[in-house]
Amino acid sequence: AKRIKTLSVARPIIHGNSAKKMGDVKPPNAPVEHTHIWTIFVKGPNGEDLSDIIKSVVFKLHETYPNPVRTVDAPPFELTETGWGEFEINVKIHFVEAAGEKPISFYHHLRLHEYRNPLATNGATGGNIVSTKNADVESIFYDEVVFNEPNEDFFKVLIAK
Ligand code: SLL
Repeated sequence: AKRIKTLSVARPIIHGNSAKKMGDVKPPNAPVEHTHIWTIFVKGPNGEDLSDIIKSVVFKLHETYPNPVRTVDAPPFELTETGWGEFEINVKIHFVEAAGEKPISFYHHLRLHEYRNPLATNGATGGNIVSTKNADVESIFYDEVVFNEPNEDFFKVLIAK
């Protein structure tokens, strides 16, 4: 497809995880040593599902998990699991065919426990980190995907939003 030279289009995305300590109520198949239930997600800054640009998201979990490579090929691009430990999740985003773009890959540190970012002050922007009062934990990062010289069809998709 014909590419539009000298043009870049940036789309905001967020990636992050939420986590909750489980009480006595656990999913039926959760191993006894699992203490937390968590969800990792990729979405738009207002919760949009981004399926106009994303075909699938592959979450590669710690090798202690059975079938650690989890592919989510429909929105919402998120995965919920239980576990006991924090680890780095490899997140690989595959874009829709029309984009003609290579996948992008990055790591998200799964947070289960309340914590503070020593570098952040209140209201800090970029790679910000939030932990809430009710023992729920969230770690959310704002980012953007930049499409350089998008092809004409994909450009129409990008500006349609
Ligand atoms: C740690 N380096 O020691 C980390 C590893 C692994 C987390 C954390 C459950 C896996 C399962 C799970 O939470 N693994 O289903 O057995 O803290």
